[in-house]
Amino acid sequence: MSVRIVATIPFTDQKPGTSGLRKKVRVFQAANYLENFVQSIFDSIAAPRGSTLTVGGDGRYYNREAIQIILKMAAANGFGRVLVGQGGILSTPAASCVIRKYQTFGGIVLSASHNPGGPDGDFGIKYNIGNGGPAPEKVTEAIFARSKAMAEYRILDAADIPLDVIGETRLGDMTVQVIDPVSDYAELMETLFDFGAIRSLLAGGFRLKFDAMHAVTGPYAREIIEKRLGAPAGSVMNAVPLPDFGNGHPDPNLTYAHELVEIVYGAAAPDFGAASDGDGDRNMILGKGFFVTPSDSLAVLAANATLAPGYRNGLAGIARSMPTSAAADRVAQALGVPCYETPTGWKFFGNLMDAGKVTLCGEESFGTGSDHVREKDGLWAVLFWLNILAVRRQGVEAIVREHWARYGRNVYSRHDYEGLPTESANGVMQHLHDSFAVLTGSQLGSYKVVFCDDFSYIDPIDGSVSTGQGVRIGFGDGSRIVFRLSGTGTEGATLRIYLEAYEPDVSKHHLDAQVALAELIGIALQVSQLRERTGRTEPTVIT
Ligand code: G16
Repeated sequence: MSVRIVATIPFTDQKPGTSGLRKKVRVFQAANYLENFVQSIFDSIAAPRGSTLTVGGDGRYYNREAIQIILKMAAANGFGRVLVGQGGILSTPAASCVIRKYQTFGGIVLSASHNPGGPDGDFGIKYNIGNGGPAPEKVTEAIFARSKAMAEYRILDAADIPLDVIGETRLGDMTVQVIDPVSDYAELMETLFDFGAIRSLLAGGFRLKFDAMHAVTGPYAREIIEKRLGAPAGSVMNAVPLPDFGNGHPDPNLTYAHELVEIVYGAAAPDFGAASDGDGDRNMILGKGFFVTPSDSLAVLAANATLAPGYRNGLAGIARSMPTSAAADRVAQALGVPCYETPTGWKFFGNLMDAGKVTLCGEESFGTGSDHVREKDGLWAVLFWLNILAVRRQGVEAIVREHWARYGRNVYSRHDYEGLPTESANGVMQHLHDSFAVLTGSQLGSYKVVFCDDFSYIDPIDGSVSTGQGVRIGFGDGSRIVFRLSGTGTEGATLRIYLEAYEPDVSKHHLDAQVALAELIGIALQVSQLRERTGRTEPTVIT
């Protein structure tokens, strides 16, 4: 087997977004596209010769082919060992778990997360560092810089490696170790949660439905929820991972997880419903006919954390992304622990967790997690909820309503306008920037604007600065509107409007969020000129 050095020319569009490089499958299939990016990663991280790497993906279309290329390139670039999930499968949180447990130098995770898959769908690749978390911006910037100067890559001329059988294969001077993708992760979950309590909850007739959306969490959920916790077979639906997610859109929200939503809002609804996304790091939590917003979910988990064995000693602190509601801040205040506000993107939580400053983190985009790994973790959130339900023996809705009664309700919604022409989306953002001076201090209906800015963040651990993280309009009563362009889309631009109002009055807690936020929604459309500039009258997705 010999190392081949292949001459190539750079691509100019390999800038990682919110979470790695995401493009259409066909873009990744173009000659040298994946290879250039992988070589850029290897050149930038400069792993010592003989290092170990973790590799796995969410099983989407092109996963297997990409893994074969990466293995051959890793062998040609001096790695000594690669741990790869059986069948090329590793959920994002499981990859993080494996990197940490076996102290590998880093990991390559293949996923476009919640984006659709299949030949016409999306593919993605991201690098995770040795703490198990997404590479911070200084690393992704170095990878991008390298990609712009890429002239050649190294690859071993070798036959494909069998990925379906657990065991070791030699690839040149490197060992490929195919591992069980589920067991390390499942063991970690058993250390964090009271499986005995959850087992007896389920044995007592509590019914749940978990929708794996034909994505990566199927095998994990079957092993943990059905096998180890004893939920009846069929509690996990859409459990078989498919390369095109069964033509679905594996994004666990009220729009795309409609099959589950119909079940939990229907007759004979189960007591608990949950879903995860393409790569297993997102989660949606539902009670009988009741949706828990991700922001509320983070706050409820934080307030009840000590009920789970892994968090018995309390929380060091909480972190949330800027657009996430301040519900968690209220819990942090009551607990007397700090709450950090970071830009969107899980990579911003890593330093805080490594420094021991936070235990729980969460984002409005259906991401919740803790310092057990360095990624958000869908199934972890589901198990955390089940642990709380097993101890409190109340329904999901009752727990959330009690929470609101104690802390007040941060009424919250996000309106997404997907697939906008990039120019008009940029025009909306520019118009908002140009309006800061006029808006500040103005009265808009019953709301007085107290500040307008574009969020920037100074990392408290390494001092790195991230600017341009979203336009915030803050009102006198603590309500907020945030405008932000998504960093994960692959077609045109997606503009997100995040709306939040604080409601301490219990008699108004029953209101539907869209009703309670109606005035703020009108203000958002008015100040952004969104309808005029994009021609869109309705959001694509409301969560
Ligand atoms: C990724 C990031 C998350 C982020 C989300 C939304 O999630 O890991 O931290 O909140 O994108 O990003 P955006 O609003 O820029 O689309 P995932 O689940 O896609 O990896």
